[in-house]
Amino acid sequence: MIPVITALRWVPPFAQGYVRDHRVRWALEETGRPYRVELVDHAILDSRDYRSWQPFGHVPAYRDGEVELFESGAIVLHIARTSEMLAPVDPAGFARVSAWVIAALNSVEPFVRNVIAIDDFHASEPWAQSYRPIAEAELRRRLAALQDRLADRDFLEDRFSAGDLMMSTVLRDIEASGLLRDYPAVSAFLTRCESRLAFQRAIAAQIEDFRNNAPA
Ligand SMILES: N[C@@H](CCC(=O)N[C@@H](CS)C(=O)NCC(=O)O)C(=O)O
Repeated sequence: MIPVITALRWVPPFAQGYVRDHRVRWALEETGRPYRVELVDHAILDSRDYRSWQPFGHVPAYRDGEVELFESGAIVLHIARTSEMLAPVDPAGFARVSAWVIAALNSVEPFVRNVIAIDDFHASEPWAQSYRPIAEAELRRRLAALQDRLADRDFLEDRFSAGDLMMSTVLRDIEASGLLRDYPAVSAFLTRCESRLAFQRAIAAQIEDFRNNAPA
């Protein structure tokens, strides 16, 4: 069975290219496998049927002949388990890749989201001015750790993997903030990941779906 993923039918331009089904499209593009996209409207996300597939009413959800899954991290790890393009097959190597996927989602993404939430959604609220420097300092500690890790290597381990895929999708969200300028190895890593053909194909596919479904 060709893998099926869910994606939103349309989002406003600022979010296009950033919706999290991109992570799964990218993983599948790296493996060279075909996949089918099931476009969903926001209204569907709350339906009982959809929630039995994705309990939080988010995209992406995923199914193939073997599993039915939600959470981009779990989906990408599942795909990685079946393709050497995304992770080594040996258990120790795969475990290291899993650690980086979880680090991206648990040790870095929450701090990225805090800064974005303030800048994009709460900038004018009274508490934002005092909390912004704290949120930025917390994020900078994570970026400094990544800078150390990447100072003398191209990828988080000794080759591109699902860990790099996930970490770079997290870091993309703060690309526009200018913060990465202080972390040249992290910035170069992001450019390296974004220059992969599979990354670009996945972005193009997501944007093409939005273009085809733009509201009249
Ligand atoms: N932790 C989830 C997050 C998924 C998520 O936040 N998806 C957003 C799009 S980026 C969504 O479906 N939003 C729809 C909504 O909240 O209405 C994952 O990584 O899969």
